[in-house]
Formats: sequence, structure tokens, C-alpha cells
Amino acid sequence: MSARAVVAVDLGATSGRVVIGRITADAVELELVSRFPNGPVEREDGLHWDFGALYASIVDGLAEAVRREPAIESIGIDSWAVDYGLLRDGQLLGEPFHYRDERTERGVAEVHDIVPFAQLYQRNGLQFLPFNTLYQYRVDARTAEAEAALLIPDLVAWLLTGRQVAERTNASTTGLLDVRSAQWDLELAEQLGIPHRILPELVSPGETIGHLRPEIAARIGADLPVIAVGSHDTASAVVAAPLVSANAAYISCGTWGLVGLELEAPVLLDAARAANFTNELGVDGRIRFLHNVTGLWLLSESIRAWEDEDGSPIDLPALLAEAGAVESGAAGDTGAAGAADVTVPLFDANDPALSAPGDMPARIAALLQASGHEVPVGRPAFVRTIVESIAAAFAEAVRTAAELADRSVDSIHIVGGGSLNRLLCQATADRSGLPVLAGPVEATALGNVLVQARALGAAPTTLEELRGLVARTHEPVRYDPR
Ligand code: LRH
Repeated sequence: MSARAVVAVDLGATSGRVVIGRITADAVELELVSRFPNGPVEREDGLHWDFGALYASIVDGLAEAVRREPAIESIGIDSWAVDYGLLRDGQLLGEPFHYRDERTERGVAEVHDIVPFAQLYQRNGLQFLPFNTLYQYRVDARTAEAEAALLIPDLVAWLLTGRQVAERTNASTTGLLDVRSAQWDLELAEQLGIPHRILPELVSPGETIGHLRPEIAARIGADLPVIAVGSHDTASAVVAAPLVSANAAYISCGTWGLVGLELEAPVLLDAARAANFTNELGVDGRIRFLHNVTGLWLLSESIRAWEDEDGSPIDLPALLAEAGAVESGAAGDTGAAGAADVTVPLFDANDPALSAPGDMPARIAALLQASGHEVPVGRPAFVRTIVESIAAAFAEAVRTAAELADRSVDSIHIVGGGSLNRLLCQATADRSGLPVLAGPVEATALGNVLVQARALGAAPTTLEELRGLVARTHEPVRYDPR
């Protein structure tokens, strides 16, 4: 059977990519077309998206995709959550801020003064993250003059098609979507002084956002529709996590490790709030009940600091292999059971001191010292501490998710970049006592592609069938607990 083709734009933490997806009755395959930088840029007023350069790279990538694969039928866009651009008179009001900018602290205090966090949780179901969009809006004076606020994938879709929408999975990360009705909570927006007019019409994954504007179609070489996908990257990644049962947990592991379960309904218990578990909206109305664990960010920022120090690139696979050979550190293991023979010092991967860009090894060392641990000597031992600390946080989050949702979790799927990190996968299996099924590494792009393909009638209907297709073409690697 001949393949149907779509193109996914996936804007990740270090790079953006344009990827062709080809789908047949029994396969889904990806071809990378282009990769371009997408790190934050430091401006006078803080950290921003380099949005102009990014958009130019996206359009170039789409043109190249159509050149390579003239059968492409649609475009889907995803990115990380919470960030947005403001529009006025059909223009973008400045470069979007990057969520790792520390300007939102005042917004948090102001929002919680008006609506205490416990009440917010009942309304939007979100874990506390200081950069959730509603805190950003609160400190963004430009909202007063804006006509619309568009989350990044919607902003790109608007530039491509001219239509302003808010895709629901990503809208659920703003804090302004009612977790029960999946509609804007206009009363909450009102209470917080956020103008209703900036909240665009909501669309769900699978709906067509619009067709390319004529000048863009001419530039790209095809007149294509932009189809809404799970435009929150984590929503797309969960679509393509080949979960075998409702008792399988997932970890979408890139810069963040998003650890949780897919549920039919939100869990809004006080205990879920206290454990900082979120109820984000998934594709097909599912709930992504999960907790953000600081993931590979800890490793990538450490590598960045060491590369600056050395003035030369680091061979990460070699360093990870050395880290895997580290037997034990000086201090005792403060981690969970199941990792009896690994005694490295652990730190709290979720400590807020680790979230902004900076000298990560120094910050981690300071945390270890503050909790009475010796700092591992040498980079391999240091990396081992980072990986084991992430794995310990993953295992803990899986246990908490299971308890809160009353599920007996029997396996953990790790998808995304972290699925290639064998040390992390094995450590997660060891510390959770559960088998880890690793892969696919490209879950986000696959989820993006599959939701488009389904909307075009080129892929099966249910999420379970889509996952079956993923599992058949991208067989996971299994790590059993030791
Ligand atoms: C992962 C992610 C995550 C959000 C964070 C801002 O890329 O979208 O789900 O919490 O970025």
C-alpha cells in the first residue's frame, strides 16, 4: 500500500525540527528534514524566544519537506507548553518571553492573593509551576493593549494560515482552562484582570485550523491545511507512548521528565494538589495526570558548563558509559529501595534552584553539601549522581501517581530523548522495581504525525490502535529491574 504523508513541526527545548511522517496500514515512519536552534536568547529585559529566526527556519523546513515529498497532505505544529505571543493590529507585540525567565515571581504572589492555590487547583487542575501562563499574563503589562494571546504553536499556525485559535491540550497548561468543561474559565480570567478578548476560540486536536495563506503556499510550494494536533509536545508524546494497558505509566523524558498516567477523569484531591500533580488535557479528552520532574536539563546544563570550562565539546556517550561503571560514592544512598548496590549521593532533582540556566554543577554541589553529602569527585561520578537522582524522582512520581489514581502500575514507558539513555532507563527500572519499556525516541513527532493522519482518514481511530501502530514499527527496548 502506498504511504500517505504529513509534516510535523516540533519545537523542542534545544532545537526545532521539521519532520516528514509516512503512514501505511501497518507502519508509521519519520524522516528528519531540518533541525535548527531553539534555545532561549538573552535580551535586555530577560530571556526570550528567538522567534523571527525560528519562524524563518520553519518555513524553510516546510519548503524543503514539500520538495522532498510532494505527497504531503497537511502540517501539524507542537511545542512546549505555557509560552505565548501577544498580537495587536495583526502584529506580534515583541518577542515571546521564555518560561525560564524569572520575571513571574510577582505574578505568582498576586494571583494567589486573589485566588488561593487550593481554589485554583479545583478550577484548572494544574500543579504549581511558577511559569504557568496565568502568572506570566499577570506580570505582562502588554496584555492590556493586546487583541489576542496565542501559545507558540498557535502563533505559528496563525502566521501560516491567518486564523487565531487556541488548541486545547496546550490551552490546558495556561491555567485558564476549566479542567472539567475544557472551556475557558472566563470568570477566573476576569478575577485576575486578564481581558477575555485575548483568549481565542478553542479547537481540539484533529480539527483543521486553516489553509496556508497564498503567499506562504507559494513560498512552500503547496497549498496545505494546518491541522491541530496535540500542540502541547507532551500531549503528542503521550499519544505515541505505546502503552499496553491502563496500568502502564509513562515518562516523556527530554528536558523535563513528565511522569504520570493517562486517565479518563481528573483527580483533584487535596493529596494530588499537595503532591503537585497536574491534570493536563490530552488528545481525545484524556487526562494527563502527571508530575513535572526536572529531567535531562540537569545533565545538559552540566555538560554546557563543563564544555565552557574546557573550551571543547564533551563526548556524552563516553561520559555516560564511564558514569555507568561508577560503583559507589562516598556518602550513603538516600534513595528508594530497589537500588541496593548503587550508593551514590542523591539530591532533589526538583529543587527550584536548578530551574534557571546557569552553572549547574556548582548548584548541584551546593545542594549536596547543604544536605550533608559529599560531592562526587570527577565527572563520571557526578553524572552518575545526576542520573540516579533523576531516576529516584521518576520512581517516586510513579509510586505517587499510582497511589493517587488508585492504579496498580505494572510497567513504565520512557519515551523521548531520555529513552536512549540506558543508564537512566536501567536506574528507573531498578529504583521503581518495574520493567521499563524505552522508546520511541521521537514520540512527540510521531504523536503529531498520527493525529494529523487520523484526521485525514489515513490512520486508525482510537488512541489504542494508534499506539499499536507505534509499537509495531518502533519496538520498545525492555529494562528489567535488577
Ligand atoms: C515539556 C513541557 C512540559 C511543560 C514544560 C514547560 O517540553 O512542555 O510539559 O511543563 O515543557
